[in-house]
This record gives sequence, structure tokens and C-alpha cells, in this order.
Amino acid sequence: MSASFAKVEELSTRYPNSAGKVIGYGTAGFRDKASILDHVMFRVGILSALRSKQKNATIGVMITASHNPEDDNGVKLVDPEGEMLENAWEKIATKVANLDDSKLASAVEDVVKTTGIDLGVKGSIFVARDTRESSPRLTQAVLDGISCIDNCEVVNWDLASTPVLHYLVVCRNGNEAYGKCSKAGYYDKLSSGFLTSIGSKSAQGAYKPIITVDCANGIGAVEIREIGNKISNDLKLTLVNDGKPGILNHNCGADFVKVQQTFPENVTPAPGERFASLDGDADRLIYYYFDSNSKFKMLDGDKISLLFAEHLSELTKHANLQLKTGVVQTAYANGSSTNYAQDVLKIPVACEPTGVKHLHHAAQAFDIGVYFEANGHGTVLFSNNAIASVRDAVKSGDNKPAQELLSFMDIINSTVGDAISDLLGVEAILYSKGWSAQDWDNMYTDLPNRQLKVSVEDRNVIKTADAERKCVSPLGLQDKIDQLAGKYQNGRSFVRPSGTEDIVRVYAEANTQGNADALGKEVAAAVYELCRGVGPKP
Ligand code: 16G
Ligand code: ZN
Repeated sequence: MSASFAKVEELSTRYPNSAGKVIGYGTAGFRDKASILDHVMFRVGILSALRSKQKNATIGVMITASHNPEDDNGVKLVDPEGEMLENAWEKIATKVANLDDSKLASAVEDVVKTTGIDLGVKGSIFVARDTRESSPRLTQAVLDGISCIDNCEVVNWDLASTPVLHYLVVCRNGNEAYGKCSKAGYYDKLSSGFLTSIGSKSAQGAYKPIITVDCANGIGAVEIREIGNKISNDLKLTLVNDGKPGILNHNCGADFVKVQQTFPENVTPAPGERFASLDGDADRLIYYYFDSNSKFKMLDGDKISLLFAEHLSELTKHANLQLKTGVVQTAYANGSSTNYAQDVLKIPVACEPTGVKHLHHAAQAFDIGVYFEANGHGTVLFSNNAIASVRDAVKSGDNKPAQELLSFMDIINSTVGDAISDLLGVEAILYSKGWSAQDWDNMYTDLPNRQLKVSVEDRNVIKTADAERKCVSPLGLQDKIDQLAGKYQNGRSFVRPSGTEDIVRVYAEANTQGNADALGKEVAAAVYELCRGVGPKP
């Protein structure tokens, strides 16, 4: 053992691997019960230091389990340009996290050798955490892990949302044009983008500059309060579920609203008002309202995506800019949203597998790439060409649409899905259009849909293709799905193994809620039969 890793051996005794199970680095990083994650955090700390030296750049470590219950926790590494950790390192992370304690130090040495890391390079790591009770303890484990590797500089940002950490990493790694590398820089960028966007005109039409925001009792409350104070003359944010004694993500938050299709706790619905929910780490956003029949109506990631796409493509047209706008969705996108984008807006739509990194990558193919998952995670990417063209158009004279585009770009946190940035983006657009939530919802009507879970012996017997829209294994399952979906008008269904839970997910949509429910149930039963279901039959 080289002397460089003696500290790994020494400190690892404080963080023994007693999980009793394999914990994998998935689309959401490592995520599990907080009580079994200490050794994982310690090892992620070590890996973050190595990754930073390898890239000679700042790496982020975010401690959060997003929309999961308070008792869970998790950790994700943020690569230098704000992107998700590279695939090869996901594998390294899974391997290292699960090793026996006695093998850790030599495995670390091995990573250094095989990935060609120069330990002489100075490491730089940004660490942040959400509001979970376990997060300070797990942060300490990460810091201890980092301390095992010499010559590293750490900034512990303490409480910060996932999108704030991504923003800070991007700013620190040289993208100064993007914003100042501080929390204040983030608040300033978003709030001034919003204020410039709405300009001096007062709210018009059916738009009311007031919104109730459910903060899931999470870190989003801390961040949005700062921004709310800066824009309070133009938009009044009423915060609910903004922390203790409320329980994180319990009967509230974006995931609760999306899955339960109902209002969260502590929200009093009233027709004509707008509501929004953030998730536990403020990277997902869902809107909703009471329609004139006092019925709950949801405006999810698809609706946000198309509001953005329509607005941005109109502005580019009016600004006389030749920029290609595109929308990126997953198989979960409502069929009506895809049709609306393609047939009405004439905007190209790409479909990608679930998981932000796939969507983010695909959105880079456009000048203006709008990507959202239906669950409310998404953002807009602007190519260098788009940024330069818009700036030139603004400089060259009186081009109001180009100016509007430029200020909208400032609102958007392109580094990752950002609930607060997206909320300000939605509000700026509704403001300029004079739209109520109902007007926005009228863009198109969602097809009724249903999501179900099926427990099976081994969910990985399901293999998918075509961005998860087709099931290629087990044989016969896709034929069965086709046959069932064919029975219903607008019937569409797909199945996929979850990346975050030990279950198979089923999605079904059709022309009526009854048909969507029936199709979902029938497909779930087929999965149960063909994939060795366990527990009660669906
Ligand atoms: C993770 C993904 C999210 C995806 C979800 C699907 C990231 C950062 N997060 O939370 O985008 O929607 O997993 O979960 O990529 P599932 O595989 O259990 O359906
Ligand atoms: Zn989240």
C-alpha cells in the first residue's frame, strides 16, 4: 500500500460497510435508507477528490434524496460542466461503494492507476446538502472521505438545492459569463432576469401576479424566499410547507402532487388561483389549479415544456433569428403534448430514455433545446450559436423580441432542472401573455393516463428499446401490449424496470380515464404473468 492511501485505511474504520446489501449508483446517484449510507458517503468523498484531480476542475457532491421520504438520503456527483457523472465513473462508484472494508484502500489505489490520475494536481470539491436530519452527519462522512486525499480544497456550501450546487460548479469552472460563483449570484441572476423580462409593464389580462408555492418542506423554501424578497413588488409568492414542523415530502411536494393528482397539504384551493409545488431538493416543478368547476387540474413538465417551446420559438421568429428550437421528452410525455408540438407548433420532438442525462444530451442538438420529464424536471439549453446570435441582435439595435429572449435566458438555469428558475420562467411568460392557468392549460388537452407498479422476481428481465417505448424481452410481452393497446381509442402503453425502486413501471393512456385504467391493469397483469410476478396479482 502506497503511503498516499494510508489515511483511507485509517479513517475507513469510522465508516464500516455494514449495509448488508449492494447499493448501486443509478440515475439518481446512490439512494437508500440514510441509516446505511455512511460508508457510501465516505467513499463518495474519496472518489469526488479523485475525479476532481482527474478532470483538473471542481466537482460537486450533492447530499439529498430529492422527493423520497425524510428517512432516505442519497448522494450525486456533479461533473465539471454541471452534467451528471460520466457512465464509466458510475461503475467505479458502484464498485468502490460496495467493497469489503479491507479492500477499500487498494481499490482506491487501483482507480488512481487505471484512470491515470495525477495526485499532484490540486483537487477542488463543492459539497452541499438538503434539509434532511441525516444530511449533516452524512456531509461529515463525505468531508472525511475527501480529507483522505492530499492536496484538495473543499468548499462546504452547507444548505443548498441541487440546482444551486450545479450552478455553483459551472460558475467556478470558468464559465464566468454564466454568473457569479455564490448563492447571492444565483439569486441575483434569476431575479434580475425575471424583472428585466417583465419590464416596466404592469400585469395584464387574466394574469394575476400572485402564486402559492408548496416547498415540500425542503431546501427550496430557503432558496425561493431569497428570490421572492427581490421580486415581491412584481410577483407575490405565498410559501406553504416551507419547513419544520412540516415533514419533508410528506403529503406535499411535486412528486406527491404529480402521482396523487391532488392538492398538497396546507393549500386551500380556490378557482382562478395558481399553485406550484417544488420537490425536496427543488429540481422539479409541477403547477396546478382549480378550474371553474372546482376540479383539480395539473400542469406538469409537458405543459411547462410546451409553454417554453412555443414562447421561445415565437420570440426567435419575431427577432428574425434563424435558430432551431426542439423539444426533448420521454415515453411518459402525454401523447397530446407530442402531437401539439409536432402538428400545431411544428417543432421537432425527440424521445429519450428516462433520466436527465439522456434528455440533456439530446437537447444539445438544438439551438434552443427544451427538455422536460413529465414529472416536472427540466430546463432549456441555449447553444453558443444561439447565445451569440441573440446578443448580436440586441446590440445591433431596436430588437425587442431579442431583448426578451436575452432576459429569459438569464432566468433559466441551464445547468440542470431547476424548479425555481422554471417557475420564474413560467411566470414571466404568463405575465407577458396575460394568461391565467386555465388559458395556459387550454394549449392542449391531456389524454387520460394511469401509472402502475408491478413487483416481479427480477425486474431486469425486462429489456427495452426505442427510448423505452418497446419491450424486447421477455419475448411475447410487447405483442401482448400491442394487442391490449389496440383495443382502446388512442391506446398507448409501455413498461420499463424502475431505476430507483425494485419494481416494474407500467404506463397507459387512452381516450377516457376508464380506458386508461383498464389498459394499465391489463398490461400490469401481463407483466405479472410473463415476468414472474410476486405478491398480489394486479
Ligand atoms: C431519477 C432521475 C429522474 C427520473 C427518475 C425515474 C435524474 C437526475 N433523476 O430520479 O430524471 O425521472 O429517476 O425514476 O436523472 P424511476 O426509474 O424509478 O422511474
Ligand atoms: Zn429532485
